[in-house]
Amino acid sequence: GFAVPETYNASRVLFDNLAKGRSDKLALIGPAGTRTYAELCAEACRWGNGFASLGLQRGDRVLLFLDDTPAYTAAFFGAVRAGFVPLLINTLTPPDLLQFYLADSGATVAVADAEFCARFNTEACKDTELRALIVVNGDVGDHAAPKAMAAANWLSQFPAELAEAPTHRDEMAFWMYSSGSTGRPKGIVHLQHDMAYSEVAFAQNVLKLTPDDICFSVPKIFFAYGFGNSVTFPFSAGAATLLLPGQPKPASIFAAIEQYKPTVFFGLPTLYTSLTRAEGAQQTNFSSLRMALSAAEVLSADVFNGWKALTGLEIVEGLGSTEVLHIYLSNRPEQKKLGAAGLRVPGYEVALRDKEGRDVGDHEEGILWVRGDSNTPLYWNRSDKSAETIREGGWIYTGDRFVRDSDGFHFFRGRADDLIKISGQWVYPLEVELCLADHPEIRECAVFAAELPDRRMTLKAVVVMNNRATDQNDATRRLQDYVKGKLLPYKYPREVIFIDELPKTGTGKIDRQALLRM
Ligand code: 3SK
Repeated sequence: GFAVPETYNASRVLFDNLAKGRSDKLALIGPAGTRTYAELCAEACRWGNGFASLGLQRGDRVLLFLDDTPAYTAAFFGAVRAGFVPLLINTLTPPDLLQFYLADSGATVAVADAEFCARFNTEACKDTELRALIVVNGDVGDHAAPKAMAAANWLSQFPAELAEAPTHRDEMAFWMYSSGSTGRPKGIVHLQHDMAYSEVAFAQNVLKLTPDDICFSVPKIFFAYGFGNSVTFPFSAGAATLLLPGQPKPASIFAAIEQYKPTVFFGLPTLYTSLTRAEGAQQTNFSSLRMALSAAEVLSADVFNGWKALTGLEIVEGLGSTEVLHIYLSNRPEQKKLGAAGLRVPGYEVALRDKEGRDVGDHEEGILWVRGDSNTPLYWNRSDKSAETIREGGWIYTGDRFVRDSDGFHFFRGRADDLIKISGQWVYPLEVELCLADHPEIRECAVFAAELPDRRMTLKAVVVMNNRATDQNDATRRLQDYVKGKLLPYKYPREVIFIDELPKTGTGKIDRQALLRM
């Protein structure tokens, strides 16, 4: 059930395993080291005591700038257990943005992998309250923090026991920042009970993990999707997590699958595409996997079929958001439709509404709203943005357009505000993109609106062909005719740009901001 006691600390997601007799069971495996549940809890307690020794008070922020290694989970749960609030930060963050995160959050302590020390330079640290940088997985390198210490020595002086802070279930537990493709990122605040809620809702209904499972999420822990996959869900079930640090390359992913034999695999469409086509894919033994999941972007039939041909597994697609913490629409292993984000996940209410806020019927397009008890209550310091997204009654306005069929499956139709007028006619770029993606010659593509020098709008496609086109004019015409034939005659890309690979963001999504610069 969803009931969480009034006094509740989110570190119980990890620590409850001790009372359940799992002390000697492996919680973490992978090239960065293994930890039993007892070892990880002891390490987390040292972290919590260490943070307290730096003078942190309940609710104070600790910025985590970490790759996926055991130190991440230990520092995270140590901070939460002691009543401090970790921020999960993308390790691709450059110093100017890091300065914004430090200043916006008021974080006084940061934890970073040795390889990221230099990111804490003068630009990052100026006009912030940062007092100490703790460095894991190596020695302290160049930095501009007031003081820094290597965790290896520093932690050993602190006790390996720590009573949990008596936090309220609705007290702040941790934050993530929105990726901020437009405007500055927003601090998304999550509460002590949110992890438990998303676990009961999504993991118990869709993943159905047991202590024998080993989860492997290529999306990293600093991403809300990866956080649930690698931390909340496996620890709630007493399962193990495989952590793979470093830039995820197909060869290291294949090697990790063969060596550590994960049972549940989490990816994104772009990752599945590159794995399916990578050297070594056919030689890899995927037989340990019982399930493969995808989120964040629409999964095409090509990607689904390619992965199924390679591994025998049908990818289970879902959709979530950092604001909701994890997935609220999902297919099920036993109930799925290709191209659908899926069915409502129990525990979340989802509604499709028109612009006036009225519910629309099946097969009609509406904007998706979602409500559940893991929804963020606010964006930090941004009452303007909070009011736009977090509406009356706790509903979140997603700004995504969907259609629901009579079986309850939801199909993404684009953003609420991306309708554009081209040659005097209204077009949704996503409709054209989904159509073009089905063309047999296309590997991946993106379609977007761009402004012409005379301020008129045009529709551009950036495409990656399976085989490089020898005559691009001819290929352009073929692709345009294909789309015109499938959609209405004015719904086609006026310009087609051929490239070898689409630009991607740090989390593997198509980088649409970069496309606009093409
Ligand atoms: O993008 C998604 O679908 C997603 C899924 C789970 C958690 C967070 C996000 C953004």
